[in-house]
Amino acid sequence: MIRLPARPATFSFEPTRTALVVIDMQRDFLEPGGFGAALGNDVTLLQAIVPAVASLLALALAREQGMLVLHTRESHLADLSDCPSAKREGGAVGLHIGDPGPMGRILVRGEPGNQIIPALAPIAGEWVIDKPGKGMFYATGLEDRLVAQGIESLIFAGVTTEVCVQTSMREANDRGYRCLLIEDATESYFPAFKQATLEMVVAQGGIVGHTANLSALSAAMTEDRA
Ligand code: C5J
Repeated sequence: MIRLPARPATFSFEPTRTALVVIDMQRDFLEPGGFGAALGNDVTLLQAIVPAVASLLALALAREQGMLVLHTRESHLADLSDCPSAKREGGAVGLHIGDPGPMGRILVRGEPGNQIIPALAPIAGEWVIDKPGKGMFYATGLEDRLVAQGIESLIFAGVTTEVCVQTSMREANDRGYRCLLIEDATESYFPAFKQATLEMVVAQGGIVGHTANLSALSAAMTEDRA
């Protein structure tokens, strides 16, 4: 069992029953010329966490420690049959889901912009979950797979903190998973939204889960191996 200082209280997890979840570190959200940038967002904010997420993957590379790693991608089928009109109507004029964008059709499975950035590319054995919603459980079949694997705890990283990360964490919390969000491995285009989300997660005794810094997780996992 690994224990680390976290907010609002110590977080404990058994690595073989824990998955590292990296949410939507996709080219369309992080790269200049992608969907996020085209909507007027400053993608450098999101790029800043790439080294921290890479370290987390390397830690889970304490993959030697037997931790499952899963990556999600927000993506839709090419015929958009899994994209409700209410979702497609969002975005900006000429930049709706399925429209041609700077890196292929926006948020469509298989398009260049829909891929995970090369620096964090999944390796053999890691799961890649394509999700049509904000949350990773909605219409993905993920819950059955996690149950089959005996997973009890989830460590979260990725983007954006208040949208797909928070939604996935709340879905996980409702399903009984112990959740830890790594504060410096998640980011938003809106710093105030990130901060508010972190506070919401840990409020009321950890109503959604726990948060900690990468250094605290790293120290706890390294100590465990010493
Ligand atoms: C958004 C996401 N922000 N991955 N997607 O639309 O958070």
